[in-house]
Amino acid sequence: MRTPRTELATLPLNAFFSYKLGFGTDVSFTDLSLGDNITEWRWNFGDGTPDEICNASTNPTCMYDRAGVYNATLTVVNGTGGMSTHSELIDVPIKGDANHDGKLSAADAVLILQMAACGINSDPAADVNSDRAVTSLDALMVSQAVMKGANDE
Ligand SMILES: [Ca+2]
Ligand SMILES: [Ca+2]
Repeated sequence: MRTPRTELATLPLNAFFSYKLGFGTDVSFTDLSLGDNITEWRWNFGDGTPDEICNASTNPTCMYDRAGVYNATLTVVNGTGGMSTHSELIDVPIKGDANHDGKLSAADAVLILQMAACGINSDPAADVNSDRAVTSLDALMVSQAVMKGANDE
C-alpha cells in the first residue's frame, strides 16, 4: 500500500544563502535555499570564475584573489524547470593587512604588534580573529599566515 502524496504541499522555490568572512580573503557560504525537489545549485562567486554547479546542497568556501567587492549569486533549479536566484554584494577586506598595501607580510604583523602595545583598536583590518580587540594574538596569526604562505611557494 502506498502512502498518498499531498499535491498541495509544494514549497515555492527560493534561492538564499548567507556568508561569513574568514581569514584573509576566504568567504564561506551557507546554502539556505528553500523549495521541493531542487536538482541543481549554481554558485557564482562574482570573481570571474565559471559557475560551480552542484547536484546537492553545499556550503562552499571561495578564496578570492584579492580584496574587493564581489557580486555572489546562487541559482537553484528544480525538477520542473523552476529557477530562483539570489545575489549578495560581498565586501572582502584583507584581514591583517594593517598597512593597507593589499597583501599580508611581516610588516603587518609588526604594525599590529605596535597597535596592540599602544592599545589602538580602531582598525578592523588589524583585528584578524574578529574579537573586536587588536592584540598580540592577531599579530601572531598574521605571522603564521605569512610563514605558511612562504612555505607554500
Ligand atoms: Ca600589508
Ligand atoms: Ca583580535
